[in-house]
Amino acid sequence: MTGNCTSCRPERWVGQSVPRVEDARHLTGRGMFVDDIERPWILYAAFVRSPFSAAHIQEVSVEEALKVPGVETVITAADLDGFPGIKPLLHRPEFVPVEMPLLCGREVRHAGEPVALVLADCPHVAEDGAEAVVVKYERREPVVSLDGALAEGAPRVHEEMKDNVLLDVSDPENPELDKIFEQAPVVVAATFDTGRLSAVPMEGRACLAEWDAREDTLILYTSTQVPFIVRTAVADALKLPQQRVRVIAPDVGGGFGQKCVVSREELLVSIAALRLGRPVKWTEDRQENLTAAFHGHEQQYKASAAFDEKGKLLGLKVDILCDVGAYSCYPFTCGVEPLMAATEMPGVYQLEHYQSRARAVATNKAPMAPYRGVSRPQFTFVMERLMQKAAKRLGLDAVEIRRRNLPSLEDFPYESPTGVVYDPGSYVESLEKCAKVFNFSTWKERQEKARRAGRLIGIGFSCFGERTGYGTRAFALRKMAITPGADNARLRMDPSGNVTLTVGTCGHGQGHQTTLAQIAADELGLPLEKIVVRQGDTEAAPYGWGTFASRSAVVGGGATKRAAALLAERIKEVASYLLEAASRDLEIKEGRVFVVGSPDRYVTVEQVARAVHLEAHLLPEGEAGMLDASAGFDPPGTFSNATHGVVVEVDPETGDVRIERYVVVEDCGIMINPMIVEGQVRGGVAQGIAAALYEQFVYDDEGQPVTSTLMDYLVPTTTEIPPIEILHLETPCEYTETGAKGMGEGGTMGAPAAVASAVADALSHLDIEIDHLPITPDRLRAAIKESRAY
Ligand code: MCN
Repeated sequence: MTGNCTSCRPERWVGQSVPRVEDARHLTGRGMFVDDIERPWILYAAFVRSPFSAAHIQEVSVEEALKVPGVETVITAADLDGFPGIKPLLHRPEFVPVEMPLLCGREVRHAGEPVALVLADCPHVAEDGAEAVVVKYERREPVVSLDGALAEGAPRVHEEMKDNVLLDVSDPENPELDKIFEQAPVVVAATFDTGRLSAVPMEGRACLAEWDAREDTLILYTSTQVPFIVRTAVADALKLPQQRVRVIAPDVGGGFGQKCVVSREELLVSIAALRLGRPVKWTEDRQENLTAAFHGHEQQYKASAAFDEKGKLLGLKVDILCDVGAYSCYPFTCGVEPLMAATEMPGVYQLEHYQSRARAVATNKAPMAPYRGVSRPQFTFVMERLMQKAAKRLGLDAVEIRRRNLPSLEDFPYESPTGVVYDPGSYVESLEKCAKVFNFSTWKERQEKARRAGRLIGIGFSCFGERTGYGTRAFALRKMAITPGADNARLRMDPSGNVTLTVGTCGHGQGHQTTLAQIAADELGLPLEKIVVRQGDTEAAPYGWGTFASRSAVVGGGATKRAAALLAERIKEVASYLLEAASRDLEIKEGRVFVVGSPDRYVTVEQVARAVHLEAHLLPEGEAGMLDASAGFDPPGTFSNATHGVVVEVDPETGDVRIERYVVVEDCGIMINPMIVEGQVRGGVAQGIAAALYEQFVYDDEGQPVTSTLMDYLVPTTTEIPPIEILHLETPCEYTETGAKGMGEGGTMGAPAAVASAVADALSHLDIEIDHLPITPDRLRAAIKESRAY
């Protein structure tokens, strides 16, 4: 780590493991989250939520609730005439739009849906009021599984639909592919399932809305990843011009995709504040977050792959089903998982022939949002398992079969059969480096020796590319009603020579106040402490799409670098008058503007700032005023890559899986801050291990959530997550301003596949296949018991 003092200041800030400026406030409890904000005369909101997964509402009676002392009012669907629900759109004929009502009026489609909103002068009283609301339900038969939803004559989640399929996209029939499958020496096929997950951000969802009479503006503080998108949705719902809505994301305690969509609670709290003329705050509890917030990743893949006798992948066919719950999320829609899976499924393995069908299937469960990785943890798991099955059939080892299918440097740019273009990456190198760490050439002997001693150890690898920094052109292919991708940055220098950088991205744990400042400091030739990064306020920041899809380093960082370059030019222009030198002959270093080659001829950046703002008479007319520059960036997208390797031991008696060693070799191009990159990898791997071994959101046959507390939904702790060793490769990206590629989801993407492969390797002599996630002890114990050889 390089310190911040002048004596040990680095040449460049990018590439340094600068400690995160965010940490001091967070570690000392001085962060400012929505729930920390109080207002005089505030009302607290509590929701009445349906206990049933599918029901007609016959009556909602609020009389008793209104008698609870302290309850101000109760809002039901009947009070929301004129406020339509949330109806996200894809401009695709295969997409069926459905509306998510703000409050259920007639139908309930999942347990936890809001039916009424109680407002009271204390949060506990609001909860008492919610308990006093009486709702009469007539229960309906719910749809709780993919098979159940697709069965002939299945009940429909949305009665107006002909069935439960909300999106169905498929490639045309491919006779050539059929021929390949007929003739291939090796075909492997299986059905793979992955469990439903909750993102479990440390801070649940929360929002506070108030009407600012002085500004004639609604202010909504909300724990979100996408303040500008929330502004659009709130303004539309309230029929206000967008300039009359200000959305502020204060500190946000994690989101992992759950907060990159608009929630109905945000709209309802805004409506209540506007109606009542009082500030209104809602903070969800953990049970509400687990049951009523967005989920993800419940998917099924029927996949088959054809290989030649050398282990080269010839063709791939897949039928993908995503259980998307009851509704579509705004703005991404329920198409986000199936479309990602269908387009990127072949992953990094080179392939010419591919055919997919992908469906979003509605069930009576909480809706899904783009949870970290969005289908990529799932299809990486599927691809790696197919590779492993083929390797077993062909007698190849885990590294060799991958080496034979990964693109080498000369194969780039590599275009996948779905038209996705991969920029250069270190796919083979990362695999070999990872294998070397494990001394893989001796693995079989070690495994045999352990087996002879009664121990079941296994090794697993996963290789993947992580598409990041998607620009508008990449997103446009999804055909969403509004298209994400570009972002903006603005830098302003104040009279004392300090810089405020405002960005449209909205970090919520990723350390952007540090990394974006590093980029700006280098471009401006300023010490890091001179740059302050502000984000998350639609009034202060330039327009932007927020933080999701591992876009901020590439898109926000690119916009920052461009805007900083413009500001640097402006500083040099002003300095050129003060120094009586041409601005092209000037350079900025360590806070001074020098005449190149004359170290004694300089002015400080502070002098420039002072001249512009406070002593403009020193400058020619027209130079007074602001040192202010803005820029945007809309890149084509870039792939980072990684190989994960893991050694596990399976206890045959208990079915427990213990991770012995976990290694990540990652390549995200130029690292802006290696320490932050490593933190992101570690957090991501922990979530991926959780998906492989521990977490699953379970509903019973009635659609009742049975994992609605953290006693049942097993988020692993440091006891279960091993130390994660991280090695780096750096293939700079040509398309991004900084050479960086994003990487915020990679850890989550690689871990389930690597862990599953390792468990399958540990049990390979027992012919046990690991095709379902999570790999729970009961499943594993049962499989071992049933296996022939043990
Ligand atoms: N970085 C870097 N060098 C690179 C690439 C990235 O130093 N070559 C740094 C970036 O500057 C940034 C961080 O690593 O500080 C992550 O960058 P990036 O990959 O651009 O991802 P985003 O910042 O856009 O974050 C989104 C990503 C996603 S999609 C999810 S989901 C996720 C994640 O980040 N949710 C998180 N990481 C999370 N981390 C926390 N603590 N909380 C969440 O909710």
